[in-house]
Amino acid sequence: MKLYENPFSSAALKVRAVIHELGLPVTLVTVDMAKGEHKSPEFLAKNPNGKVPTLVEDDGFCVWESNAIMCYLAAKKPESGLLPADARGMALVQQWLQWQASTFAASTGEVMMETLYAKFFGRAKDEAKYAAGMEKVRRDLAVLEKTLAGKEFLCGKLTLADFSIVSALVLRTPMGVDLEAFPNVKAWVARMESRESVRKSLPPL
Ligand SMILES: N[C@@H](CCC(=O)N[C@@H](CS)C(=O)NCC(=O)O)C(=O)O
Repeated sequence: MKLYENPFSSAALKVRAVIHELGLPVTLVTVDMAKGEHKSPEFLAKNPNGKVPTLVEDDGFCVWESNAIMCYLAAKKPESGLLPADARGMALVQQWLQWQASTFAASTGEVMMETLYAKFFGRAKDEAKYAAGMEKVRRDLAVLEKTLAGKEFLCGKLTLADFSIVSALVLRTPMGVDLEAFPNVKAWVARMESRESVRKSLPPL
């Protein structure tokens, strides 16, 4: 099994962390995005979106979208509990995975665009867009703060939801995201970042 990914992709980070957490034999293949490898015909045959991460099984089965890849991997080890099988447990994990994809990826993405990516593309930060993005990030952090009151993990026990959502916060310092006003989130991020699986997945900054 191979994961086509990039060390700086937050979508790939969460999948790498779950691979380490589950101890699965997956070969990591770095896609050189600066060279446009993700838009090559070979790569587009695996994922027509031309995006990382993309998982490819030895028999050619492909799956893309980081949250779907994580579910596929966790289903291989149901005893891990990362993707509960009972209806309510499964629904709550899906709730957070979909919130991540529809809401938190968008707000944190706006802030990343005006900080890390603006720098990467050699353009100035658009302060108005940055402020608008930060307002949405703070709105989302307030949701996480409330949820994490009295809880170690988003769904009570460690699940895919935690890996999916924390991945957007590992670059919070260069993004200028301050967690001081969100003590439950701050403690949860520290808890997640103390896991070997997450530490081994951090970008080489
Ligand atoms: N929703 C997708 C997002 C994947 C994504 O946007 N990946 C970025 C890297 S973080 C990418 O490959 N961008 C290249 C492009 O959009 O051309 C997921 O969670 O897998």
